[in-house]
Amino acid sequence: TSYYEKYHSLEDIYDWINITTQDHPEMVQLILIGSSYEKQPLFVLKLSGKERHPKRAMWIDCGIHAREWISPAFCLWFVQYAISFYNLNYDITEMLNNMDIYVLPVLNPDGYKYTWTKNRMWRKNRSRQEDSFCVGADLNRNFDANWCTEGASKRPCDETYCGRFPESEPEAMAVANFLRSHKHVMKLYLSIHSYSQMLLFPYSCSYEEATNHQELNELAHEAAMNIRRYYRNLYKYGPGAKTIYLAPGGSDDWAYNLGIPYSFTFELQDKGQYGFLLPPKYIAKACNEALIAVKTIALGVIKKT
Ligand code: 0X9
Ligand code: ZN
Repeated sequence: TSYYEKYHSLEDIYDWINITTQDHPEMVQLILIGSSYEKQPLFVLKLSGKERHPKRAMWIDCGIHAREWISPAFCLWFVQYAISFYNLNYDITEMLNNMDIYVLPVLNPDGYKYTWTKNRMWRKNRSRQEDSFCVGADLNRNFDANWCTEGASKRPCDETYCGRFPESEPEAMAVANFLRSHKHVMKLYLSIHSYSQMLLFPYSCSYEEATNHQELNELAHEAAMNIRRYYRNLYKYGPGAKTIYLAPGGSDDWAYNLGIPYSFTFELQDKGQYGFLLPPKYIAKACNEALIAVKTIALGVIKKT
């Protein structure tokens, strides 16, 4: 089995980032967008094809929740696929010729490292609070979208602790700053999680309907149809609040409110048999079906914008 059909430690992923950018300078550019609470670098890979104007861009982040190992595995898979199949596969070529693709492979490096060394089921980052012995905030509750209302917790010991204030966590702030400074080109935001096989879109922070709900729903429907058709697997889709639960402070809702008109959270395999502990032999299928969903949505967005 290949490198991409295994899970990798944080150190290995940093090595991979270095090698991948060095080996493909014509397509990949390395951008440092900030650092984590424990001072790990937050690297974004910018993928681009041949220049074509006007430039648009899309964003994919992985590993916001530490224990969801299939998520960073997908970001690596995606980058490798883009590099290998540019000018060979129509969809990825079309994507790269029309959009710069920014990929953040590990949004929560401290938490990810902790799941490899101390506690496999860790979810949050590793920031410390002055007034509590408990560690970490849920980075997907730390964005400024109905921050810390119902569906998040003010208690530092809880799994969905929202942090001291919106963007109190350096990882969330780095992502928010980068997206703010690129908001005029950014047309599509994707955040990769696991598990439960769902394609979610705004809103999760309230039961309100997104202004372009119908478009978002159609894109998600098309993506789910392609997964079913090509991989015989079922993905649910819909607005987060109605499809799973109210969960304020998420990156997808925040990015959408910033003005990025197409925003999705993917929950990859499985449906609970292994949960976060998805065995490596399932990585290929999980990533391929997610890839077809990314392609479907990105090509749809290119057509619309
Ligand atoms: O609760 C979450 O943050 C995500 N589910 S997970 O099991 N991976 O933790 C869902 C996120 C959906 N989007 C927002 N809540 N904004
Ligand atoms: Zn998650």
